[in-house]
Amino acid sequence: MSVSSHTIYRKDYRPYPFTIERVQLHFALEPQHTIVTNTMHVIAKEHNATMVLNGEDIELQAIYINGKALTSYEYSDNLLQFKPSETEFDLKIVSSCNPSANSTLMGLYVSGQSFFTQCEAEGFRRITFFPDRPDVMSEYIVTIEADKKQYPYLLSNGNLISSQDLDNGRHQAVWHDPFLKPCYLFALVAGDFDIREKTSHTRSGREVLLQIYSDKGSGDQTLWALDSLERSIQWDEKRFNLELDLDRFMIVVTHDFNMGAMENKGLNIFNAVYVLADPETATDANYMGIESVVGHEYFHNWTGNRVTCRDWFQLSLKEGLTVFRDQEFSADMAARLLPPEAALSARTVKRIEDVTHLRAAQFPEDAGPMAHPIRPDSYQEIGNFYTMTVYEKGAEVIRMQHTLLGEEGFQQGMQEYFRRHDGQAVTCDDFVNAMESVYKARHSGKDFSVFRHWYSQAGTPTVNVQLDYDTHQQTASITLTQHCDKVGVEKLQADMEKKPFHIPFHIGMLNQAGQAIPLNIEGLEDITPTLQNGVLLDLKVPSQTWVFKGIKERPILSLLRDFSAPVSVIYDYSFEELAVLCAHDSNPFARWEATQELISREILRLTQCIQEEKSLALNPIIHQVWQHNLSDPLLDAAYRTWILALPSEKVLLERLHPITPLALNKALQFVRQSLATVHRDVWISTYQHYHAQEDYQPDPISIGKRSLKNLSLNYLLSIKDPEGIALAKTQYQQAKNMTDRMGAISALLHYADKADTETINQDFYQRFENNPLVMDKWFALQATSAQSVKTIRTLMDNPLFTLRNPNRVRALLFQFCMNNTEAFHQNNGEAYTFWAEQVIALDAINPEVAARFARVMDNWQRFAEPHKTQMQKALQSIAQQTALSKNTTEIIEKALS
Ligand code: 0A1
Ligand code: ZN
Repeated sequence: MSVSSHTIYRKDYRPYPFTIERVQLHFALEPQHTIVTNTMHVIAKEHNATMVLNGEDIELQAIYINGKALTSYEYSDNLLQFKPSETEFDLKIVSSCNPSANSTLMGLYVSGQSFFTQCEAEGFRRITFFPDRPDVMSEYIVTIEADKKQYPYLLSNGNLISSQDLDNGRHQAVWHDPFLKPCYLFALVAGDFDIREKTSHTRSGREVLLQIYSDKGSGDQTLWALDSLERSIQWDEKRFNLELDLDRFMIVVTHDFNMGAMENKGLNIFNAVYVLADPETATDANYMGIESVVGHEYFHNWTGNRVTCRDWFQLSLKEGLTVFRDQEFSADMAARLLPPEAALSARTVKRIEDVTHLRAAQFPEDAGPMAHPIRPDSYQEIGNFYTMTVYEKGAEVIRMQHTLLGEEGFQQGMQEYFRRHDGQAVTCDDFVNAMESVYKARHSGKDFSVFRHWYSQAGTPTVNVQLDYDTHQQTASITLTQHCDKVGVEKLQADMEKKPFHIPFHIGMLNQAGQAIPLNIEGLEDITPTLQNGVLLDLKVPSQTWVFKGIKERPILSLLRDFSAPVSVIYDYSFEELAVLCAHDSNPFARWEATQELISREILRLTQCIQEEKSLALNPIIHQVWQHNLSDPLLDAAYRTWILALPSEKVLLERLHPITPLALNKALQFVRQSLATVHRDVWISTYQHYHAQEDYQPDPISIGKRSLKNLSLNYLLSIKDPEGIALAKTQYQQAKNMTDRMGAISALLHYADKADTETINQDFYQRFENNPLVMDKWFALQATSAQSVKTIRTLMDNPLFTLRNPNRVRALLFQFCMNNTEAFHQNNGEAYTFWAEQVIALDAINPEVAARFARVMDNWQRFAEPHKTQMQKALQSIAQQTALSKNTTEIIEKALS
């Protein structure tokens, strides 16, 4: 590997020795040669300090201090350094760049016919020379000058101050952002767009202009996003007491984007997939994704922009908190207008989705070579730390604080956080301090000192549960014992000893008939009552026992209700106990969890049987549970879908030691087919009951019906049931919305014979050839149903495929390598070689995306042979490359260490 690894440590943080009060930027936009003139008003905070500015992939033209050319500076290794002789001065730097050649999609780049910027985390240095770090906050005045015909819209952050025509068909616009901001929140857009807009009023009565800019011809697909934005604004006012501080809030759509979206102050830039939707082209999941990402970026306006991060080690300060806020927003939107029972069920479905996502993607990260605390202590490339841990586990850590404080206490903590830090760049500790101040006041001085370990230690703790029931005394003693192995870089620190975590552990008890047992907590320490006859045990030490009195029979334990902490639970359930929970637990999350645990144990047992070439048979208890839940009239469709679905393959893989992907895949297929065969008629009637030809509405009830119908179809097609296949074909042909169309084609492509699918597959392609977002779906369908690498290579030759578009790369390459176990893990190892080839090719174009793709092999050491050795070879072939990016180098180095 070419780049020598350079690690940055959190402990090395030093404040920047200068204040940059004001930044005046002038852009003369040309796709191949853009000139940027940057005039900064600088004040020295320290005597005699050296001014260090970052700059990458840009050409330095000239530097002036107070109008005089500066000649004594050093410029090497992307750093521009000099010692100013004055303590307050204007620093002007002229530089140029080539946006059309910028395939990294960081800094200023061209996508389609338009200009876009992406500055988080360290993209501003690709635009101009600047201290590219989040604790340098300035006021920005931006002048954009470009050809008027090609770029009629010129946008930047804040308010439009003026616009005017210039000579030679050019024009310019001047923008002013009155709020101090770090440079990672800077944005510029220039191009021609459709606009959808709306004026709205904030709670205090201020009028705000909400706008969505999207490519020409797509303006009729932005209604849902604009409505989602308005709902986000209203929700943040109501639930968090936070009001929009701008007169104008813009969202701009681009098709070339490394991530989901970006919260630039007043000018959010979005990946098209999180804005554009209409019933014919977007699925229910797309609609929900749009609502949540629009919410997420909007909520950043307070949690991220008004209060930002001191340094990038604090990324979870804004991301964990904002993910928690978007999760709550989505849950509140799903539960809105529903009666209490249905609302609880809708909120639970959202929780199940989030927890499944965490277990499928964050748990493996926390057990692999990239494991890091939600506040990392070191990194080589910050772009690699926009992780599931920082985002999703970060959100769980915020959620635990919410659980410990309650809604009212948590909101009090939020107000205190803003009171202390509005307008500042702060740390995760500052946030916890604000929350802790409320906790102490409410819990007689108890503090968050143990809780803070969630920020400093990586790994998923396990909680071992032991129940001792005393028939005589009628007591149930519950002992919780926590443990967490050292993971990732922790392993290299010999003197590091893991400290206990503060784990809020929500439990309930059921009797053998499935009724809730009321829990008497008199005299018990570290315990709080919760809903549904449950209690919250506050585990802060390695092991603790709680003794419950008046328990008349041996209880069945309902554990970690609502996933009250990001841990794994170990408890020796009998199948019969799990079956009672599956049918009766009054906590709907725990009831779902029991179904998953029950069937997971069975799938893992069958995986073992496959390894040992033993015959397979499904435990009849599973059939009883599925039969009960298929017909329980009290369950709504969305929840029922989750309770009847099989566990995620990724979650199951985590439980195998070593990982045998093909055997697991076979076991899953066997279980799916058994459940399909035995309950075949009920699946058919369920399908018929929920299949409706109503007008499309993306509300939770309709979404639930479509998901249960499509689940039924999947079961039926897994056994190639002729009636099922006919239903799927008809559903495809008559589909009036993309959820129905995708549900049908996906089941057909994954399970039916080619003869049954070819026409439909072609029809889909021809119908949507001109819609890039739908073609991403088509590529993803091919990727996950392909039988071999050869098919993927052929698809790469399709004129619509390009390595330059991240969405297309994610659709074909990521999907194949991450979601097609059967073909990717074929015993010949061919797909691993293919993966390595593509990582290398992609790295030369877009290091951020390449490094993400490189993480496919993170957990290679845990695989069984022959996979393990083949994966290692593939990794080594990448490591041998001479011109690898810093991003990919870090991932490969860590994987091989
Ligand atoms: N802050 C954004 C995520 C984001 C990060 C990096 C990006 O470019 C490489 C783009 C977006 C969010 O949390 O939504
Ligand atoms: Zn975010």
